[in-house]
Amino acid sequence: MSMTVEAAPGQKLYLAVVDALRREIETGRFAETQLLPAERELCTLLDVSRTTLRKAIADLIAEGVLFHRHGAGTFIHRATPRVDQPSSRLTSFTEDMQLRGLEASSRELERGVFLPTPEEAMMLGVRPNERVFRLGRLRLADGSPMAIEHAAVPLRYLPESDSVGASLYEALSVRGFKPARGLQRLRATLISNAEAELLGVAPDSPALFIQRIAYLADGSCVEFTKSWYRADAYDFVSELTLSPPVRKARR
Ligand code: 16G
Repeated sequence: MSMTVEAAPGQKLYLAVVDALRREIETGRFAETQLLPAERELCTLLDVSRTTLRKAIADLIAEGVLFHRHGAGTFIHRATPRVDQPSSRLTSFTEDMQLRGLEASSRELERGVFLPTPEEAMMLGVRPNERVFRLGRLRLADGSPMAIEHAAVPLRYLPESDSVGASLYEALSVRGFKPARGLQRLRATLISNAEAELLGVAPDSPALFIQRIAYLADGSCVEFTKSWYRADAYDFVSELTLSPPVRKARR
């Protein structure tokens, strides 16, 4: 087992060590134990001095790739899966994760039947006295927190609030109310303290704030959801096609 370290012209040797270690970590070299070999062993492997190795490790710790556990060694942070979401498809979180081979799970934050907030009433097009089912969840992918979601559904589509299991869309589709079309808008935001704690990120970390309104085929509104997705874990990908040229009207 050897790891070749070669500094590019003008590159500091320790930075070449940073690159080499990062490469090895990314290819899963230490994945089994998530632990870096002992310092002496690494120095031999890389053929560098202790000082150089320590500098490189300090850099990777600052970056969050590695961390020290006192008396136990230097460990590799289990990477948070980064997820690409094609933004043109109307899929559920459960489906999104399945497509990527990740296991979706949730921690429930709120569930119940309430009178709609003025915003919910407007977005869902329900009367102010028409109750809605509300579900707040921390959504996880392979055990890593990804997003916080607060969904509201008019009660006529989900009369029994305990009927929703792991997937909201699954529960709706069982009742024949699977969303057929959606409208979504997203913007960048910073995560507040309480939400940052749930998502396992530092307060004021960047997030994507997404609002989705989903409709049934007949045009009625079935869902209004607000979500905060971790910006470091979620990519939105849009497929862009060239629209057919607009013909000028003949005079
Ligand atoms: C997605 C939707 C959310 C929907 C949820 C249902 C976005 C931004 N949001 O997370 O509106 O309520 O899926 O997921 O994509 P579920 O069926 O797994 O509960």
